[in-house]
Amino acid sequence: MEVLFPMKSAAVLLLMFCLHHVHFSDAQECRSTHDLLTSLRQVEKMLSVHEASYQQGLLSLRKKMSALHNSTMAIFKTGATCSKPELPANGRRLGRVFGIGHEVHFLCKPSYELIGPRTRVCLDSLRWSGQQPMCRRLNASRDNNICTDIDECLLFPLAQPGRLCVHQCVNTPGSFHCFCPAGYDLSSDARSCTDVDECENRMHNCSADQVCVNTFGGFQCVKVECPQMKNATYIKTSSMRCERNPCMSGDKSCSQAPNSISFHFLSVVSNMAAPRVLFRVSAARVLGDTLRFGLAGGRGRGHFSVQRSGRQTGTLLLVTPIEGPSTLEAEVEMSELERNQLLGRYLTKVTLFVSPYTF
Ligand SMILES: [Ca+2]
Repeated sequence: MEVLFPMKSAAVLLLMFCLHHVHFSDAQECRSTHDLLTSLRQVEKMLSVHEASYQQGLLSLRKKMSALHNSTMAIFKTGATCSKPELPANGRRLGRVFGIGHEVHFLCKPSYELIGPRTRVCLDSLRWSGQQPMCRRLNASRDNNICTDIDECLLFPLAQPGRLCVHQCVNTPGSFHCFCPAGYDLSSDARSCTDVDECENRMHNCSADQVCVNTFGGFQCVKVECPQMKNATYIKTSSMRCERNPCMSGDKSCSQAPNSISFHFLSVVSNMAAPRVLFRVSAARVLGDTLRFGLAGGRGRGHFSVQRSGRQTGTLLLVTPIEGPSTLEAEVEMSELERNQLLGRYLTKVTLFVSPYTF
């Protein structure tokens, strides 16, 4: 608001200057009351002009301050965390990550009972859900010299929200430990499991003519082979693509065979929510007047659907969740036509490796 004072004082100075001018004019030239009133009106006019400009400046400054406030809040919200929740007296807190959506759990020492929520969640507003719990002494007559272990795994079972571990929880005296299945590492939060990328870390045993595909909880060695067809022959043009050799002139069955076959391998977790876009097929250039997309075949057809998502793009959708472990295939066909005459067919074979776990 300090910026506004110079404007205000400028207006006051202007008024003083005008009055000063009026006083001298009156003394020296004996102007009539009419002249004095005219001068005062001019001063008034000038003042109102300055007032309008002052209001305009104030409005613009408010807008700038509001924009600055919003951008500052946006910076704060990125990667923002809730403040460290208080530790209840005679109790303890489980959970070390205080980011939005994360949970902390509270336990009391033996012979104390928890009053308040057992679990609190860090909300988008960067406040913890619920009230701060406290531990109340149960019964003073109980024997206080014996420590009783609390089975945290039993208190927060795997199948329920607020579970302590993503996979397996093992109770230990005074604490607990999370375990992950083979092919996963325990994450830094000591609760979740992170897939080990065997392909990236060279922990696979795929041969030279195979391609290593990392999957959740493991890996797959795949070998791309071009199809053997009666009327058309194919040549491998890259590790994941086969192209048809030119057909003899007039050989209709050859020219109707796919011009190219591309292979793609995707890794997903079990029971992934559907519908979900899995893959997009696009034509780089179009020669004909029509492009058609469709599901040509593959195992597990009931799980997939092909939809058009643009003039030159088709989308492979997962329409129902798949329970792992499982391997499914879908073939997306793109055909190019000119006046209903087939110009070419392009096949994309998508293989889906579904992990046995939901992570
Ligand atoms: Ca893996």
